[in-house]
Amino acid sequence: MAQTITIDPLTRIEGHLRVDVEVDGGAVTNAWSSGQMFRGLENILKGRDPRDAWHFVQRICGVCTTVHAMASVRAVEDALGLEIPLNAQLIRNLVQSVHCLHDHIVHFYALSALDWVDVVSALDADPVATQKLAESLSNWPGNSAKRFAAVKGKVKALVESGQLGPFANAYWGHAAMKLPPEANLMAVSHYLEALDYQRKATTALAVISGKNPHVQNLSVGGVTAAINLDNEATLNIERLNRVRQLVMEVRDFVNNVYLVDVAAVGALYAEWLPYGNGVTNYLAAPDMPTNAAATQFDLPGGTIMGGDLASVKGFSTLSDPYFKDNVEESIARAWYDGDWQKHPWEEDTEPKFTDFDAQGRYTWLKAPRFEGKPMQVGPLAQMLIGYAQGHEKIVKGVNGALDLVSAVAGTKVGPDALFGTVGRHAARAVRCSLMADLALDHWNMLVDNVGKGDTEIFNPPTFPKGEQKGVGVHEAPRGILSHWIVIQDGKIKNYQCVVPSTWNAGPRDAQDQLGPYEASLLANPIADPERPLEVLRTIHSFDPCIACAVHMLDPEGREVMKVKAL
Ligand code: NFE
Ligand code: MG
Repeated sequence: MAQTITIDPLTRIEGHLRVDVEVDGGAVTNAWSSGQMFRGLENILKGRDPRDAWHFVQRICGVCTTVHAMASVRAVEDALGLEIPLNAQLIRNLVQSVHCLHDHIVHFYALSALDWVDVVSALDADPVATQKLAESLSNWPGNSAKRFAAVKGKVKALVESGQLGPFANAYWGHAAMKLPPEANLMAVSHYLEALDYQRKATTALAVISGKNPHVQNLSVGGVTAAINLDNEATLNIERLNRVRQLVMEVRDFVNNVYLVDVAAVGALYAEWLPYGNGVTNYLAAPDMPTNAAATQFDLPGGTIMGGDLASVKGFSTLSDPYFKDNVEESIARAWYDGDWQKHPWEEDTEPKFTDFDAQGRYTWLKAPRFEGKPMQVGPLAQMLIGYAQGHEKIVKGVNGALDLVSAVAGTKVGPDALFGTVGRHAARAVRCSLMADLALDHWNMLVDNVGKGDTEIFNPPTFPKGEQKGVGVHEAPRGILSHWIVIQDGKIKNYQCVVPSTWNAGPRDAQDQLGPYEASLLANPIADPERPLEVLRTIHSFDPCIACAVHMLDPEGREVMKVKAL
């Protein structure tokens, strides 16, 4: 008999997400994704100076702060037709890449590894056998029997203390946990090391941008990081070298630990490869521009429709009409006043809460659509679009990861294995490795350009009378982010953010088309309805962020079962 499971709150994410699934015969038959926080920042911006917007919108989130700053200054620059200097592009790209290194590492280890890794089982592992396993996968110096024995001792002491800290309340011993004890111990050891490496990435970000979270070095027209390689008070060679050193250390960890762990988990959970595809229309932004005019990029953008790699279409600029003209949001199933589907420049944000109604309105998230269709966004979308376009570094990275998975699984795995829950993790790890390389490439481009005597960082904006419209596009860690601004006589008349997690976690629309989280849950197995680990696996693979509460609500569900999932 069908039953409904409500997971509220679904944790190890950013923000407040509720997921309801109908389960029948041990598999998910229907799903609803509900954002439980209202974001009011778009309304707060009205009437303000467009040059200030980026400070406000960074506060949308405590995780992806930089990305909103970036999208915001780009939206104003697009509205004004303002080009920024090459150094400013490259410094922004450095900010983007080191922020992403931090974000992807934290996501895999802190926010999702415990869906696959059973920490309690690590207590049964033999440290010497664990070293053998780890050495067969990579030559990371942290993979010694001595370290694994120490980690095992640490976990044992933690368990005996009864104070489990971050390891409390997960689904230990769940029937869907399949890794052998040695793989679990190796992963727990890397989980602890990841804490150090995410700190190195975020230190690099703070050195470039002045502060994290909430970077301080952007400006409409460029950056405020004055360049003088010999001056102690500016972005100088000592600071740049520190950033380079940190990125190289993080890159080692990503290539020898993160990528390898994801491939091993993917291979050892090969039975999961068919699950979690959901919406197979993909959308990504071009980013990491390599010239001042932002017409050439190191990260590819575009679309793939219906899972057909041959359908790939690119975006050639940050405000390509193929993107700009085809985005709308529907509020038919969301807690807003009206039932329209509109282009972001025409939208408003009028909250109207009416309780959770699976047949009616059930979320604070709008439903973004591209050419009327739901789209999946994120690292998987970008890696597939790059792969389909023959992007050299992405093809190499994807093929390398698939070879690793094939070697551990003992069977050849092709690119179609990427389309799902496990594939989203693999694509994120490949992208993380690419971002480490690109951070160093763009570091070199910056130092070369400054070496030629160019220290320009800023082109001042001027605001004409009348109305201007702009879009600021950025590829954030969770996917394509766009900010849409309407400026009237130098003041903000309208401002809308269409964020990655809105694309992925958004609800149905007036045509009843499911959003990507919802669609990806269909047919997922559920071994134990009271411990719906499999739902967490698929939802976490998107790296959810349901941010920016102005106020929070506590709706009454009509659920059969309510589970607090950690
Ligand atoms: Ni708040 Fe974000 C990212 C943006 S939302 S984490 O990445 O934009 O998906
Ligand atoms: Mg919005």
